[in-house]
Amino acid sequence: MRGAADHDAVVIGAGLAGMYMLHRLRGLGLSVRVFETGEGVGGTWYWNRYPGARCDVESMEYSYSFDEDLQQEWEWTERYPSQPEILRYADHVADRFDLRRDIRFETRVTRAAFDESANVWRVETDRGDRVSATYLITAVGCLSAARVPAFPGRDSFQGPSYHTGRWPHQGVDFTGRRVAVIGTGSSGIQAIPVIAEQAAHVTVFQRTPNFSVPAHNRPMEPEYARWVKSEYARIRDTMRNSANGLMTAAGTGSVLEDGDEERQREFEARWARGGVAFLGAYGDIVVDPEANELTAAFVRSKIRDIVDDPEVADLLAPHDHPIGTKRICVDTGYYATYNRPDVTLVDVRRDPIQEITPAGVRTAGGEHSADLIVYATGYDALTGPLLSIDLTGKGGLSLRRKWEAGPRTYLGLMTAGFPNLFTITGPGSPSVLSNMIVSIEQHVEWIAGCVARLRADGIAAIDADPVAEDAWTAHVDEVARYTLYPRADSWYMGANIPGKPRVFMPYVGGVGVYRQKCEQVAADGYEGFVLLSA
Ligand code: NA7
Repeated sequence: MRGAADHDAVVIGAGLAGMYMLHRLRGLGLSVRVFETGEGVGGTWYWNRYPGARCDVESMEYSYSFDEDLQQEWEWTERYPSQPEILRYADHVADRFDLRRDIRFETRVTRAAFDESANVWRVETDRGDRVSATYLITAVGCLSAARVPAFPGRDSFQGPSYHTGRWPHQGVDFTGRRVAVIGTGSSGIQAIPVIAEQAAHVTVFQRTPNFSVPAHNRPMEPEYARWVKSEYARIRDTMRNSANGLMTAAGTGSVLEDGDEERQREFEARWARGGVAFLGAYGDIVVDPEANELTAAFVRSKIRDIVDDPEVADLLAPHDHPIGTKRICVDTGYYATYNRPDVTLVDVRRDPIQEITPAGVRTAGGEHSADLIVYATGYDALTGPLLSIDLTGKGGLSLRRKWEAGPRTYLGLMTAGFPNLFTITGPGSPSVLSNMIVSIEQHVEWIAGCVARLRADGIAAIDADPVAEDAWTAHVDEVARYTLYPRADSWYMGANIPGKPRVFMPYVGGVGVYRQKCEQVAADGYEGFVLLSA
C-alpha cells in the first residue's frame, strides 16, 4: 500500500498533538516517523519552563480522553496543572504507549515538498534526513515560534536574557538579582509574582495592560477527582460539544438583562471561583460592547481594590481592548505583586523602550539597570510555526506565498494545492480559542478517520477544493466579525508581529459546532475535498 514512500506518514512535532497522532496512525497499521526539535516530548510544556508556568485549563479537563485506563489511573495533584506536572504526564504517555521509538528528537523539519509524480511528500531536516511519506501531518503547535522584538542593542546586554518559551532546563536563580521583565501577557503575568519572591528587584515593562482573573489554584481534592473520574464519559461528551471545550457551560443570558445587584453577584461568584470560566458568566460578553464594558469595569474595580497605589492601579487597568478579545490571563497574586516595594512598573506606551544597553533597558525616561532580562514577549502565533518550514505544494506553490495575505484553509485541516498535508489545530480551526487538548483529539481522530478511509478506498491523495476553501475562509472571517475580537490588536489577529497581515485566524464558532461540521463533511464523502484515485 505504501508504494515508493519510506514511511506512510511523517508527523512534525511530538507535543500533545504529535504524540496522539502517532498513536492513532500506528493503530491503523501505518509506519510513522515523527520529527521533534526538542530533546523530549511535550511541546509547549517541554519549552515553557519559566517560573510559575501553569495551564489555564483545569487538570481534570486538560488531559487526554482517548484511553479510559489512562484517564482513570493518572492522578493530578493540583486544580491547575503546573508545567512540570504536565511534562511528567507527557513523558508518562510516551512511555505507556511506547511512542519514543518512532520519534527522532533534536531534529527540525526545514523543508517539505509534494512530489506530484509519485504522490509523496519529500521531507528534509536540519540533521540531513531526506525521507518520503504519503501523508504529512503538522503538529507544530500554535504558540511555538517564540519572538524577541528587535530592540536596538539587544545583543549588547552583559547579563543573561531568556525568552519564557525557551527557558533553560536547569532553571534560573534570581536571588539577589535585579530583573527586567518585558511583556505582560499570560507568560509575564504568571512569571512576575514568582520572580518577585526571589529577586532583589523586578522592573516590569508593560505595553498593554491585560485583564487577569485569579486562578485560586489549590491541591486537588480527592473527592472531586473521584467524582470527575466516575462521570468522565458524560463530562468529556459535554466538553466535546461545548463552545470552548470546557466542562463548565458558558452562560447564555445577557449581561444587560440582569440588574446591577444580580450582575455583581454573578461576577463576584465567578471571580471567587476563578479561572477563564469568568468570561462564561454571560453569553454576550465578547459580542455586545455594552455587556463587555460592564464586565471590564468589574475587573478594573477589582484591580483598584487589590493595588494600593492608585496610579499603579490605573496603569494596570486595561482600557484599550474589550475584555476577552485578547486571551484572558489567569494568575496567582499578579496584581498584589505591585504592592511590593521591590517591584516597579514602567508603562512603555508613555515611556518607550529605546534600546537595550549592556547594563539594562533604556527608556525615554532613563536607564533601568538589570542583571537579567526576561522576554515574555510572545509568539508569531498560529501561522508562524507552519511558515517557518519551507512547504511547497503542487506546481511548486509555496505556502509562504499562498498565505501572504493571511492563512487560507478548508476547516483549518487542509489548504488547497497541498495534497495529503494535514494540520492539527491550525488557523481556521477553534485551536487557541478552545481547551487545546479537546481540539487536538478531535483533529487527530478526524485525520486518522480520513486516512483510514483513503486507504480502504484506494485513494492516492486528498486535497481541499479551492471553492470550499474560499467559502470556509470567508466564514471564519464573518463569524469573527460578529464578535468584538477583531477590535483588539491581538496575536489572534497577527497584530503583534510587524508586517503580519491583519486577519482573525482562529475559528470562533465554537468547538461543538465545528466538530459537527467536520463530522458532517466526512459523512458526506469528504464534501469540499478533491479525492484522487490511485
Ligand atoms: P503574549 O500574550 O503575546 O504577550 C506578550 C507580551 O509582550 C504582551 O504584553 C506584549 O504587549 C508584550 N510585547 C511584545 N512585543 C513588545 C515590545 N516590542 N515592547 C514591549 N512589549 C512587547 O505572549 P505570552 O507568552 O504571554 O502568552 C501567549 C499565550 O500562551 C497565552 O495567551 C496563553 O494562551 C499561553 P502587547 O500586548 O503586544 O502590547
